[in-house]
Amino acid sequence: MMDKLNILQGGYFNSTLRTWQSSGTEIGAHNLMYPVFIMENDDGLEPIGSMPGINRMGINQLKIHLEPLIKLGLKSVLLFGVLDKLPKDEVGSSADSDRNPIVRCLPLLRTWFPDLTIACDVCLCGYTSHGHCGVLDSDGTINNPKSIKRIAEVALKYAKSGAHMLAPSDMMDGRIIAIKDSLVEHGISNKVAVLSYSAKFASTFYGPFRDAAHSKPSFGDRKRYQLPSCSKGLAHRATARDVQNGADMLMVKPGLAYLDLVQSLKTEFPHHPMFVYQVSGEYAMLYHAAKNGAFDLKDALMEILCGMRRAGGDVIITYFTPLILDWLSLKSKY
Ligand code: PB1
Repeated sequence: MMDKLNILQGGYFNSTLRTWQSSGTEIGAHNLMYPVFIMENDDGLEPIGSMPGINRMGINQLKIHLEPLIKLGLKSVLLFGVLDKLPKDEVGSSADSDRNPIVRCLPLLRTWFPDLTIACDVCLCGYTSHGHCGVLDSDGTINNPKSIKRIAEVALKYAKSGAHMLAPSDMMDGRIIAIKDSLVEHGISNKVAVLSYSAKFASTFYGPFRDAAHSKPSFGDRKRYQLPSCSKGLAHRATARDVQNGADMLMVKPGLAYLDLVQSLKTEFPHHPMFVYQVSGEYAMLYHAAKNGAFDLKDALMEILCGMRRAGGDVIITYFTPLILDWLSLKSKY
């Protein structure tokens, strides 16, 4: 007689049993954050070659794009500004200009979509002439004090313009406490959350984004301030520092190649919501593989999202959000 412990298939022979075996990996609208690219021309709509199906949008086009997604249950967006006329300079002055598309769209989005949680990426790379995420010294290296001062200024501007959440992707040492100190100093620390890109790696998978946001470094790379892609200890030390400095929520970025760190960081910091960023290269990889018949996009994407949730991800930042909301809506109908 077979040992009863070896008989497993009686526990998952139908979809309900399989769902019960998969608890904690559910995907709902509240587990998704939708990154969007906002351009200066309010009526602009520009397809992004490196990210098929994704557009840079002006504010008016963004409203049209978001309305049906809100009806499908969209809960949050992550805003990225893209310049085409405003100047880029050494310190990224246009990042917090009153003419910046993010600064202009925040009050409108708050009015149009009062229940939408609006996060803003905070960085300088899309606004600096050199394309790096901080302010540089004359030798081309990062000036940390000037960088975190600038990042805190930009964060404050977005907070005052209506952002619910600030997401500094610059990776400068000390930027979280600089932002939190500024929010406290201006009496709004209870009105804005800080989502730290706490474990963000120097990844190959950002290429399509840099095309989308016109944010490629003009020289060198970001390996001096984004974490080494094969490191682990630094991810834990950077995350512990950001927790200590007041980050409300944490992130691992990119996602798929770093799920081990999602798990180990969620284990070490169980009380902080953990975001996983499915970055542009992961989007493009899945899109093109499915388009070329390697697998069904929905099956592959849902399997990956399930893995991200199983590893400990509470919220997944993904460009596939509209597609997923569509699928969730259809699923709820049957
Ligand atoms: O989807 C993506 O690839 C995201 C890229 C990410 C946006 N936060 C950055 C990575 C990079 O270009 O180095 C931008 C850094 N501020």
